[in-house]
Amino acid sequence: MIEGAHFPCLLLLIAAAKFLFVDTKLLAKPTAKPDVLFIVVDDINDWISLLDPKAPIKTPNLERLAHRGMLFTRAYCVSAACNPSRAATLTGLRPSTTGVYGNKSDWRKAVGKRKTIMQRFMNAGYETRGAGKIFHHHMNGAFHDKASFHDFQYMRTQMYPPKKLNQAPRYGSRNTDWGAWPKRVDDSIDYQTANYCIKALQERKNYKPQFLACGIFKPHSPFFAPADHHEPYKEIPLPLHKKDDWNDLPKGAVSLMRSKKWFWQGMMQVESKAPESYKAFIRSYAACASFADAQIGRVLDALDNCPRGKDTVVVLWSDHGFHLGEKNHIEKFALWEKSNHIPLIVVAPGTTTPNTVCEQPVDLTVLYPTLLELSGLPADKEADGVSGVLAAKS
Ligand SMILES: [Ca+2]
Repeated sequence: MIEGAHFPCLLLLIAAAKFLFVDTKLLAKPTAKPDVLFIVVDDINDWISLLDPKAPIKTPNLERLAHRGMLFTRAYCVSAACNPSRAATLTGLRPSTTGVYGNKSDWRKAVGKRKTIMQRFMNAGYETRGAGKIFHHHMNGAFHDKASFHDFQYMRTQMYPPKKLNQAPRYGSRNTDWGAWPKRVDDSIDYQTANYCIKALQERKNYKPQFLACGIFKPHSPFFAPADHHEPYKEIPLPLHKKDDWNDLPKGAVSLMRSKKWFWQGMMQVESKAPESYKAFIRSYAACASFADAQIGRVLDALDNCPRGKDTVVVLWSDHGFHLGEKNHIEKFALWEKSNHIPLIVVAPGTTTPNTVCEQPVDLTVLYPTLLELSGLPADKEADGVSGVLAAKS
């Protein structure tokens, strides 16, 4: 467990992950040039039924996907922030190699001509398409990488209700809002992203292998999801919250984390003026996670109807986790378990065995080299992670 400010523990875990991604179930011969469906979810944590059957947030479609291949129950992000996590995973290089530690770093400038995972597939003759949030980018497309895609649909503009829904007009930006929104599901960013991916699968061309990247934005803030996704969570329990949870932190960790406490403090202010707000926030996060799961389900339905669906490698991961008040913290940006533990599923027809679970710790740097090998592409000696398939053979 990663608790407190135990940096060495996390570093040990990351180092260990390089060597522990060994599983005899990955020994089979990789399929030649399969299609790839690469799904990344933004900020979904481990309070989901995929990783804990007793967890209140239900993710039936993630479970449906996991049943087809291998679920990694102890997968961790490389960094608990969008930009460094995505840059590391998609380039195969850790922040310690690239210097990309924050959300404002221009990762492309930092890595120069380093080829992303999509570019590797592009060079191997794949059609690379994508939609939504793949690289960290704002609505203006900052840090998106045009060189990685033949075709890409940007996230649609975020829509907002006329006034903040959470009764906290003087607290925070429009993005620190939550509630049932929008009324029309097709006004949701992820509904449009899923539409693009469904169309890409329906239009599947047989003469060229396809790498399709599907970037689901929820449950990232603002915590808006259509009303029907809030319904199942009316009585959702609150996460574990201990008021004295920082008492055992070293002074340096308290100092580091104090600057990250703004969301929690703001939430307590909101709660003092509008009781039940915290519960509404938790309910909204759950609704957003369910909405993300539902959109992934729509894409999986399209995959099922795609001629090459059964021969497609499917990967699903989250860029990091999310605190919902545990450790007196809301958001990510921490080295605690909740910020780093993520869902990770790999379905590799002919290689993974359906309905299997890997309990060994892994981190996301394994994805770059593993995907290359699973698809029969040349290995990359510069990558910081190692291929799970290669490790299994050695
Ligand atoms: Ca994120």
